[in-house]
Amino acid sequence: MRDKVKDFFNKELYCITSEEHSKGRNNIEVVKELIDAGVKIIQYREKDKKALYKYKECKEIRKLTKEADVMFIVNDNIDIAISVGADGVHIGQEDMPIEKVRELVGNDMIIGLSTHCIEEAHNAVLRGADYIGVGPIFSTNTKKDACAPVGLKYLNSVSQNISIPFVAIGGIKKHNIIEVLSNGASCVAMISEIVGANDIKEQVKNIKNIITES
Ligand code: TZP
Ligand code: MG
Repeated sequence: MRDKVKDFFNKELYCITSEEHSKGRNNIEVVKELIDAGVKIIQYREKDKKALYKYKECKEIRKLTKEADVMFIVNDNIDIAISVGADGVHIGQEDMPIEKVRELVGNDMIIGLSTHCIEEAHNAVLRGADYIGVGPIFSTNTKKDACAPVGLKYLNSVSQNISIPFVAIGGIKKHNIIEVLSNGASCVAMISEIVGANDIKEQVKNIKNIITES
């Protein structure tokens, strides 16, 4: 999968789990709906669960995503990503240094790194990230410790200056996704707009159509 990041991130929707925003559905139910809806990239992100429950969920999600040829990325937990055989791990600026993460995960696993300014973005490229997260583009209540929004102009400058795949994230909704796409994003990540939708399948279908037609 590591060699396929560029292909997967081309005009694609990157879906991230969050049970607290999932309207009473559990992560497994949500993931099944996402896969049925044709989502190709899923990140498991749960901030408040104990490792045992995260591990169990990731193990199940790995099975489901493998069968469907969906890219599976685990947020934060390098240990869980390795033990369930995820395709990748997503880390932040204050996690372990990316070089050390690479030593742990080996050469086949994807490493994604969140970035919030052009220095971090260039640095991520130099240090071997396979893709970067760019955001938050807009303000969001989903991430409690989110930085100030980076905005569309910044997104545009990333698209012109960064050579590796990137995913735009933060406050992206159906009503503003066109602006995100027209400012250089090819891959768009969403949490609340997808997992919090009444009809996840319908929502994914509509959003994927907007991305494909952009
Ligand atoms: N990283 C930057 S913003 C964000 C994360 C995980 C939250 C995105 O959630 P939403 O609901 O799509 O704004
Ligand atoms: Mg993190």
